[in-house]
Amino acid sequence: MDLDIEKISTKTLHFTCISLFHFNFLLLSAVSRSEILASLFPIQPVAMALVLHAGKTNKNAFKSLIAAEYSGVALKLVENFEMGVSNKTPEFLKMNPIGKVPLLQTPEGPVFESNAIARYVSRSKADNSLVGSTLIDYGHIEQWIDFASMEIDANIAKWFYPRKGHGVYLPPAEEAAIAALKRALGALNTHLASNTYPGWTFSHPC
Ligand SMILES: N[C@@H](CCC(=O)N[C@@H](CS)C(=O)NCC(=O)O)C(=O)O
Repeated sequence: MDLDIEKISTKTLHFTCISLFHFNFLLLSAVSRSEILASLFPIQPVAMALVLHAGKTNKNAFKSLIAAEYSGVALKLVENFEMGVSNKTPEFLKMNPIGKVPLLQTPEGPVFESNAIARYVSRSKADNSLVGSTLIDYGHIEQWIDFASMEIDANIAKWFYPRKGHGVYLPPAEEAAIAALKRALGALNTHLASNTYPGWTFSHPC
Protein backbone atom coordinates (compact mmCIF):
# COMPACT_ATOMS: atom_id res chain seq x y z
CA MET A 1 0.00 0.00 0.00
CA ASP A 2 1.55 3.30 -1.13
CA LEU A 3 0.35 6.28 0.87
CA ASP A 4 -0.17 9.65 -0.73
CA ILE A 5 -1.71 11.58 2.14
CA GLU A 6 -2.18 14.76 0.10
CA LYS A 7 -4.59 12.97 -2.22
CA ILE A 8 -6.89 11.67 0.52
CA SER A 9 -10.25 13.49 0.42
CA THR A 10 -12.34 14.15 3.51
CA LYS A 11 -14.81 11.47 2.33
CA THR A 12 -11.99 8.95 2.13
CA LEU A 13 -10.87 10.05 5.56
CA HIS A 14 -14.29 9.42 7.03
CA PHE A 15 -14.34 6.00 5.40
CA THR A 16 -10.82 5.23 6.64
CA CYS A 17 -11.89 6.14 10.12
CA ILE A 18 -14.86 3.77 10.04
CA SER A 19 -12.83 0.99 8.41
CA LEU A 20 -10.16 1.29 11.06
CA PHE A 21 -12.65 0.58 13.78
CA HIS A 22 -13.92 -2.36 11.80
CA PHE A 23 -10.36 -3.58 11.39
CA ASN A 24 -9.71 -2.87 15.05
CA PHE A 25 -12.29 -5.45 16.02
CA LEU A 26 -11.53 -7.89 13.25
CA LEU A 27 -8.14 -8.37 14.80
CA LEU A 28 -9.80 -9.68 17.93
CA SER A 29 -11.18 -12.58 15.94
CA ALA A 30 -8.24 -14.92 15.64
CA VAL A 31 -8.07 -16.51 19.07
CA SER A 32 -10.02 -19.43 20.35
CA ARG A 33 -10.99 -19.23 24.06
CA SER A 34 -11.06 -16.79 26.93
CA GLU A 35 -9.99 -19.09 29.75
CA ILE A 36 -7.72 -16.68 31.63
CA LEU A 37 -10.17 -13.81 31.35
CA ALA A 38 -13.07 -16.06 32.34
CA SER A 39 -11.19 -17.20 35.45
CA LEU A 40 -10.33 -13.60 36.34
CA PHE A 41 -13.81 -12.25 35.67
CA PRO A 42 -16.47 -14.95 35.82
CA ILE A 43 -19.04 -13.31 33.57
CA GLN A 44 -22.68 -14.27 33.26
CA PRO A 45 -23.97 -14.00 29.68
CA VAL A 46 -26.26 -10.96 29.36
CA ALA A 47 -29.77 -12.29 28.75
CA MET A 48 -31.56 -8.97 28.13
CA ALA A 49 -30.91 -6.98 24.94
CA LEU A 50 -28.39 -4.23 25.38
CA VAL A 51 -29.40 -0.76 24.21
CA LEU A 52 -26.94 1.60 22.56
CA HIS A 53 -27.61 5.33 22.56
CA ALA A 54 -26.14 6.99 19.45
CA GLY A 55 -27.07 8.12 15.97
CA LYS A 56 -27.15 5.52 13.18
CA THR A 57 -23.93 6.78 11.56
CA ASN A 58 -21.83 7.38 14.68
CA LYS A 59 -18.37 5.90 13.98
CA ASN A 60 -17.75 5.25 17.67
CA ALA A 61 -21.00 3.29 17.91
CA PHE A 62 -19.86 1.07 15.03
CA LYS A 63 -17.17 -0.41 17.30
CA SER A 64 -19.68 -2.14 19.58
CA LEU A 65 -22.22 -2.79 16.80
CA ILE A 66 -19.51 -4.68 14.86
CA ALA A 67 -18.33 -6.49 18.00
CA ALA A 68 -21.96 -7.51 18.71
CA GLU A 69 -22.43 -8.75 15.15
CA TYR A 70 -19.27 -10.88 15.33
CA SER A 71 -20.23 -12.23 18.76
CA GLY A 72 -23.92 -12.89 18.21
CA VAL A 73 -24.77 -10.50 21.04
CA ALA A 74 -28.17 -8.76 20.93
CA LEU A 75 -27.47 -5.04 20.77
CA LYS A 76 -30.00 -2.56 19.47
CA LEU A 77 -29.75 1.13 18.79
CA VAL A 78 -32.14 3.30 20.76
CA GLU A 79 -35.02 4.60 18.62
CA ASN A 80 -35.36 8.21 17.50
CA PHE A 81 -31.99 9.36 18.81
CA GLU A 82 -31.44 13.05 18.15
CA MET A 83 -27.90 14.37 18.60
CA GLY A 84 -27.75 17.37 20.92
CA VAL A 85 -31.24 16.69 22.26
CA SER A 86 -31.46 13.03 23.39
CA ASN A 87 -27.98 13.17 24.92
CA LYS A 88 -28.73 16.32 26.94
CA THR A 89 -31.81 15.21 28.85
CA PRO A 90 -31.54 14.86 32.68
CA GLU A 91 -32.14 11.08 32.30
CA PHE A 92 -29.25 10.77 29.84
CA LEU A 93 -26.92 12.96 31.92
CA LYS A 94 -27.58 10.72 34.91
CA MET A 95 -26.22 7.81 32.84
CA ASN A 96 -23.31 9.77 31.33
CA PRO A 97 -22.51 13.08 33.03
CA ILE A 98 -20.48 14.35 30.05
CA GLY A 99 -23.53 14.03 27.77
CA LYS A 100 -21.71 12.21 24.97
CA VAL A 101 -22.53 9.16 22.88
CA PRO A 102 -22.25 6.26 22.50
CA LEU A 103 -23.74 5.16 25.79
CA LEU A 104 -24.71 1.58 26.60
CA GLN A 105 -27.66 0.65 28.81
CA THR A 106 -27.16 -2.75 30.43
CA PRO A 107 -29.27 -4.68 32.95
CA GLU A 108 -26.60 -3.72 35.52
CA GLY A 109 -26.43 -0.04 34.67
CA PRO A 110 -24.92 2.28 32.06
CA VAL A 111 -21.45 2.14 30.45
CA PHE A 112 -19.95 5.02 28.48
CA GLU A 113 -16.78 5.39 26.32
CA SER A 114 -16.89 3.51 23.03
CA ASN A 115 -13.88 1.24 23.64
CA ALA A 116 -15.20 0.22 27.07
CA ILE A 117 -18.62 -0.45 25.52
CA ALA A 118 -17.09 -2.62 22.78
CA ARG A 119 -15.18 -4.61 25.41
CA TYR A 120 -18.32 -5.00 27.54
CA VAL A 121 -20.35 -6.21 24.55
CA SER A 122 -17.63 -8.71 23.52
CA ARG A 123 -17.22 -10.02 27.07
CA SER A 124 -20.98 -10.33 27.57
CA LYS A 125 -20.81 -13.55 25.56
CA ALA A 126 -19.31 -16.50 27.43
CA ASP A 127 -16.20 -18.03 25.81
CA ASN A 128 -16.13 -15.39 23.11
CA SER A 129 -13.17 -15.97 20.80
CA LEU A 130 -13.12 -12.23 20.04
CA VAL A 131 -11.64 -11.34 23.42
CA GLY A 132 -8.48 -13.46 23.35
CA SER A 133 -7.36 -16.25 25.65
CA THR A 134 -3.78 -15.56 26.73
CA LEU A 135 -1.89 -12.72 28.34
CA ILE A 136 -0.14 -11.90 25.09
CA ASP A 137 -3.50 -11.92 23.21
CA TYR A 138 -4.79 -9.34 25.69
CA GLY A 139 -1.61 -7.28 25.24
CA HIS A 140 -2.02 -7.30 21.46
CA ILE A 141 -5.74 -6.53 21.59
CA GLU A 142 -5.21 -3.56 23.92
CA GLN A 143 -2.19 -2.43 21.88
CA TRP A 144 -4.19 -2.17 18.65
CA ILE A 145 -7.25 -0.64 20.30
CA ASP A 146 -5.03 2.08 21.77
CA PHE A 147 -3.12 2.46 18.51
CA ALA A 148 -6.36 2.92 16.53
CA SER A 149 -7.71 5.42 19.09
CA MET A 150 -4.63 7.48 19.80
CA GLU A 151 -2.39 7.27 16.75
CA ILE A 152 -5.01 7.05 14.01
CA ASP A 153 -8.42 8.31 15.12
CA ALA A 154 -7.02 11.25 17.09
CA ASN A 155 -4.93 12.46 14.14
CA ILE A 156 -7.77 11.98 11.64
CA ALA A 157 -9.95 14.05 13.99
CA LYS A 158 -7.34 16.85 14.20
CA TRP A 159 -7.27 16.97 10.40
CA PHE A 160 -10.94 16.29 9.61
CA TYR A 161 -12.93 18.40 12.12
CA PRO A 162 -11.34 21.82 11.41
CA ARG A 163 -11.87 21.16 7.68
CA LYS A 164 -15.55 20.44 8.44
CA GLY A 165 -15.81 23.71 10.38
CA HIS A 166 -15.82 22.02 13.81
CA GLY A 167 -12.73 23.66 15.28
CA VAL A 168 -10.19 26.31 14.37
CA TYR A 169 -8.34 25.65 11.12
CA LEU A 170 -4.61 26.22 11.61
CA PRO A 171 -2.33 25.11 8.74
CA PRO A 172 0.66 24.16 10.98
CA ALA A 173 -1.64 22.11 13.23
CA GLU A 174 -3.06 20.35 10.20
CA GLU A 175 0.44 19.66 8.88
CA ALA A 176 1.44 18.14 12.22
CA ALA A 177 -1.69 15.96 12.30
CA ILE A 178 -1.07 14.74 8.75
CA ALA A 179 2.57 13.96 9.56
CA ALA A 180 1.56 12.02 12.69
CA LEU A 181 -1.14 10.15 10.77
CA LYS A 182 1.28 9.33 7.98
CA ARG A 183 3.74 7.96 10.53
CA ALA A 184 1.04 5.78 12.13
CA LEU A 185 -0.25 4.49 8.78
CA GLY A 186 3.34 3.86 7.70
CA ALA A 187 3.91 1.72 10.79
CA LEU A 188 0.65 -0.13 10.18
CA ASN A 189 1.67 -0.64 6.57
CA THR A 190 5.00 -2.16 7.66
CA HIS A 191 3.20 -4.46 10.07
CA LEU A 192 0.65 -5.55 7.48
CA ALA A 193 3.42 -6.39 5.00
CA SER A 194 4.11 -9.55 7.00
CA ASN A 195 0.91 -10.03 9.00
CA THR A 196 -2.58 -10.67 7.65
CA TYR A 197 -4.07 -8.81 10.61
CA PRO A 198 -2.15 -6.73 13.12
CA GLY A 199 -1.91 -9.21 16.00
CA TRP A 200 -1.80 -12.54 14.27
CA THR A 201 -3.07 -14.45 11.25
CA PHE A 202 -6.82 -14.12 10.95
CA SER A 203 -9.00 -17.17 11.31
CA HIS A 204 -12.78 -17.06 11.20
CA PRO A 205 -14.32 -17.35 14.68
CA CYS A 206 -17.14 -19.71 13.60
N1 LIG B 1 -14.10 9.18 23.88
C1 LIG B 1 -15.51 9.13 23.57
C2 LIG B 1 -15.85 10.20 22.54
C3 LIG B 1 -17.33 10.41 22.49
C4 LIG B 1 -17.68 11.61 21.64
O1 LIG B 1 -16.87 12.54 21.46
N2 LIG B 1 -18.92 11.61 21.17
C5 LIG B 1 -19.42 12.71 20.37
C6 LIG B 1 -20.04 12.18 19.09
S1 LIG B 1 -18.89 11.21 18.13
C7 LIG B 1 -20.54 13.41 21.16
O2 LIG B 1 -21.33 12.77 21.80
N3 LIG B 1 -20.59 14.73 21.08
C8 LIG B 1 -21.64 15.49 21.70
C9 LIG B 1 -21.14 16.54 22.60
O3 LIG B 1 -19.92 16.79 22.62
O4 LIG B 1 -21.96 17.13 23.29
C10 LIG B 1 -15.87 7.72 23.05
O5 LIG B 1 -15.00 7.08 22.42
O6 LIG B 1 -17.01 7.28 23.28
